[in-house]
Amino acid sequence: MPHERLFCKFRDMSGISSRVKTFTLGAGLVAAVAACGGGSSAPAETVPAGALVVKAVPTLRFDVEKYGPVPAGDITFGYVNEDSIRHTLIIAEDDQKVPNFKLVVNKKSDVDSGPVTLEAGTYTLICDVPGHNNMKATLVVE
Ligand SMILES: [Cu+2]
Repeated sequence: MPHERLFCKFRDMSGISSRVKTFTLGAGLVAAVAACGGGSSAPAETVPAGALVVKAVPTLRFDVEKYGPVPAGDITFGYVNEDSIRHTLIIAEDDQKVPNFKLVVNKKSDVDSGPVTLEAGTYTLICDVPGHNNMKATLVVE
């Protein structure tokens, strides 16, 4: 186990205080975990931590039919393109578009993200690219 070796190495450094040792070890583990993330294909932009992830997938669909429930207020969306063509993400409530929010992913593995403030309610996620009328999903905010 690399972590055990790391720990042993720090334990042997008797010249530094335990507080410093703990901090250094913690930072090392965080770096190791960060290095482990990412997966096989790393997109240029990444989904922000804590974002609500929506994926556009082949055959003109979102990855699920219903997202949420998520808490009302500021919501950050991360939009991931797992298809090979351009898709958008807009939000509507009762056929009214939520203003100032639109995410666009142009090609495979593209990621776009952005914040929006939503009150409690049931919304529809839409891709407004012509011909993509099937790309609709429900978002529950409560
Ligand atoms: Cu689309």
